[in-house]
Amino acid sequence: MGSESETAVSRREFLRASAITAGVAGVAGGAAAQDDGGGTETGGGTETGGGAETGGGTETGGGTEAGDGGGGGTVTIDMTDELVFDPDETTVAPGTTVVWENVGQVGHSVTAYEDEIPGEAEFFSSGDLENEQAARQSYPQQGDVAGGESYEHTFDVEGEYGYFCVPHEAVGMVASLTVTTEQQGGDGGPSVPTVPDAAMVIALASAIALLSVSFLSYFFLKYGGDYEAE
Ligand SMILES: [Cu+2]
Repeated sequence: MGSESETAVSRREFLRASAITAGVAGVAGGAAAQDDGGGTETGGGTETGGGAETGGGTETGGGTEAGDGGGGGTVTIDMTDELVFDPDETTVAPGTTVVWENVGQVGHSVTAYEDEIPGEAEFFSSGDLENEQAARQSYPQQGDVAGGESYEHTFDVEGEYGYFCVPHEAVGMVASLTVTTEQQGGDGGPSVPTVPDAAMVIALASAIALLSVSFLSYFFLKYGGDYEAE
């Protein structure tokens, strides 16, 4: 007699536990979607709205703080006897003057790839030659940066620049320069910065909390059910 009503309650509680579990799955799904990067869709997890909504926080990640304050500074790149530009990838703010210093004994050149600079940017090369072909042909009479000397150029136009050393291009003495107002964040990755990570942590924490609750419910339910049945 009593046991029948207890069974009804148990069934109801079981349904509730299932609902909670489904909610957890929803949150976990939302977190997974965020992990993919594109994840604005939080799909099925409607019941657990609080956790899922954290996905909206992606916009705040765009922090472009003008740390270098519009350029005007100087950045130095070494040219070494190892026949490399060091570093061979550099990011600077517009208006920055880049100084290439020959820190070794072997002569080098700094020569832009004509078709690897922004359309509006002027060609640049040590020796100030007119174009890439002229720079190639007149080296080393013109354009050589001997040991201890340097060449500098100021970059105002944003974009990607590829350049090389005429005598050592064949052994890989090539490099690139990026001129941008944006602060260099990570490894040039497509900016999925700290905020989505925080959202992920929140979603996961919610999921874990809900999981704990549903497990507790389940154990109470099971234990209680058996006890009443006996
Ligand atoms: Cu060189």
